[in-house]
Amino acid sequence: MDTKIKEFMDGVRMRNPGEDEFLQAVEEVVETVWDFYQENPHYKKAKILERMTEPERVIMFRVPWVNDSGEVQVNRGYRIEFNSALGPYKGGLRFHPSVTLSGLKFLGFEQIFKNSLTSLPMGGGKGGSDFNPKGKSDIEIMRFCQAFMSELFRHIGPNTDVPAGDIGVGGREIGYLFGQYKKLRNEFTGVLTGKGIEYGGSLIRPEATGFGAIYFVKEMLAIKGDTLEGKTVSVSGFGNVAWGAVQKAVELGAKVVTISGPDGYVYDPEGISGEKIDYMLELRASNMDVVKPFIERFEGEFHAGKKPWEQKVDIAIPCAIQNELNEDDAKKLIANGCTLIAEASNMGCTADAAFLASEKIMFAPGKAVNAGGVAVSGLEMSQNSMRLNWHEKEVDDRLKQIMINIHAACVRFGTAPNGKVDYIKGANVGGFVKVAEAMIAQGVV
Ligand code: 2IT
Repeated sequence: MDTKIKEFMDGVRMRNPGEDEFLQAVEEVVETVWDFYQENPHYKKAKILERMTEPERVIMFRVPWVNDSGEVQVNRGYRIEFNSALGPYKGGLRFHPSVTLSGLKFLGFEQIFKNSLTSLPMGGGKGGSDFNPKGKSDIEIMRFCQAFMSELFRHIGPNTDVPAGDIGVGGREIGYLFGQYKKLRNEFTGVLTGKGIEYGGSLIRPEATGFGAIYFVKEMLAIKGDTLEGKTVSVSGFGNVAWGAVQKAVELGAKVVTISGPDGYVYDPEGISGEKIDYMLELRASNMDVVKPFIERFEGEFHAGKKPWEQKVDIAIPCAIQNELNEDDAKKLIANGCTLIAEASNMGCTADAAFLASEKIMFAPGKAVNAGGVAVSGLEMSQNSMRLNWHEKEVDDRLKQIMINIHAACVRFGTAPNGKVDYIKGANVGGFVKVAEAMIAQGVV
């Protein structure tokens, strides 16, 4: 590593001790934008990278609530308001026992560049809690959401900070959070996205992350003159992102042979389609966080405690959580003939796996591949501002065009002299430029 980059990273490491995931995300961006940064002395003079790696504001709060047995529970809530150069802070809320400050800082940092790539006016933010929805009753989920919003409401607003869903936060949770915000503020506004269609949500928002990921993969294949038709695809996860990705991949002629959960993975050689895709929603709604019931209902093999990356496929799409595909997994996939890995989860690959995949096959990072989710959140904000609802086709067409544009930005900023596209560099530089210019224009704030 360049000694100047190392010096910069040493500073970040010293200010953020032990925050491994945040440091991993920062290092990837800094390494890829460094040359560009050096070529533009006005960025350096304005200390853009130093400022970008420091959140504008971090909010941490106690979330006390009472479970169904009458016992008091205490969780921790967070909102990282990372960067507002391009618009109100925008990004999801994650409810998962693994949630830490470091994890949310990495997600908030990634969100800045992702949101910039969408070309919509959104800054970067992220939040959540270490609350574990697994096994909780619907009433417990509601009580927790109300307790969480009882503090968060004073920090957010439709022109300030607009949260949405992420792992553990779907339509049901957004509904409870919205209800509590409305009660406390006495205001019906577009303060959250991913809302139900009856009260200001957008068509295609639930599908958007997965659909967008497949539109992006379609563009990646197109530059090689290839398509999804007849391709075998491995997907991890079984939640909202996996659900959308499987649907669209199947629609475009691919065969998806895996989904996974914390308990292991399902291998379905016939391909997951039709009612099997609908069943993923039932699995998610059951709050049990397992995929094994899939093979009890349909055919297929269940591999307990394993990850899907050991199967022979053409394309792998991690859709679950960060660092879910490591270097050994990438080696296995490549040895089995896989030619494309696209992260639909945020930072789905470890740094080693992403590096290896970029060198040997086609690889694209989460902040480009999964930007369709937040893009349609941006479109939900537009519709809320206009007090209008667009038809499904209008939203889907806009989503498609946004994904095509993001792919074009990756090609523009990431094409090496030998013609190969470095999607990590392309996405990072493409996302960085607009934020840097906006920050300079707005002065030292
Ligand atoms: O990681 C992500 O981009 C999201 N969880 C969606 C964020 C949003 O505001 O829709």
